[in-house]
Amino acid sequence: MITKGERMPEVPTASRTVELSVAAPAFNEADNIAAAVGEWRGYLEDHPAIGAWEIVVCDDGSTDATRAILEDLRKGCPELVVVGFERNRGAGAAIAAAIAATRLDWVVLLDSDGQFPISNLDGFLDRVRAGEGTAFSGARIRKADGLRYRWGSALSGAVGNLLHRTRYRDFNSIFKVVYGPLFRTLPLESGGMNCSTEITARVVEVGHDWIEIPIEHRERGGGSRGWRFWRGARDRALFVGYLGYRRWLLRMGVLRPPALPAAGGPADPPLEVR
Ligand SMILES: Nc1nc2c(ncn2[C@@H]2O[C@H](COP(=O)(O)OP(=O)(O)O)[C@@H](O)[C@H]2O)c(=O)[nH]1
Ligand SMILES: [Mg+2]
Repeated sequence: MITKGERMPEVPTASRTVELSVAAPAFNEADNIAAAVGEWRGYLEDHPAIGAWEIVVCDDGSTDATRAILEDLRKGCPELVVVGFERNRGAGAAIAAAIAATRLDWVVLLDSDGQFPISNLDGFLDRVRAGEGTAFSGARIRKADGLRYRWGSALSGAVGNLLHRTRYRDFNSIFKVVYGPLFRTLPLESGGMNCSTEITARVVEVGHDWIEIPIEHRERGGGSRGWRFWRGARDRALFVGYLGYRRWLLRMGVLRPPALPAAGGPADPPLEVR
């Protein structure tokens, strides 16, 4: 097992305030984006435990007014950074681009459809400040999704746990707070709606543990989910199958475990995959 501290990054030490980047993907979220950014901004501005902050939204080639609304919001909020694609590339690409554009010590990843209240951070900040770990994940205790979505997520989460020998309550949650230097160097390759599953898996793969914290999950503010169940279920099954195959190839030594670059130094080879 790779022990903490042998690989980049070290567990950050305790700090008085947290410097926080919010990262979010947005695709055709004209109904929600202004309310979401407003809610995040109000929270970040007012919270005494938060120092410097920024909000990075990746517009995933929206065909509605999402981009225009974001550009408008930027005029009154220099801390808002808007990146994006000309054409829709899928949530995975948008999440990876949003994370890559962040600059601060810690990154909170969440959706821009209003399903994850930013006040969920209340449960995270003290533990982040105390230097308890590098990766914190929000476990949705009551998922505000339909039954088949909940079952699908529970099933793929159980397989994810089995493959990685973990016992996470919510393997597929996108609400994560991760140490920026770790998050920004994580190799991510999923294209569609599997990115949160992939992030959970990759962080374990590179030798870090998730600390799970219960969070509230609510209905979308407006608009509708942009993917269809059966197509999403097929893609999730294929992706989890790929994770299993990948785990096997890593164990067989056919694949090399990814080596994260040490902070400011060359990549350090990991000792053993777990
Ligand atoms: N469905 C979908 N969502 C995208 C895409 N690109 C970015 N997103 C964002 O990904 C997040 C999750 O999407 P959503 O449709 O609500 O799926 P959910 O994860 O099942 O709730 C939202 O913030 C979307 O705006 C895309 O191509 N399709
Ligand atoms: Mg959603």
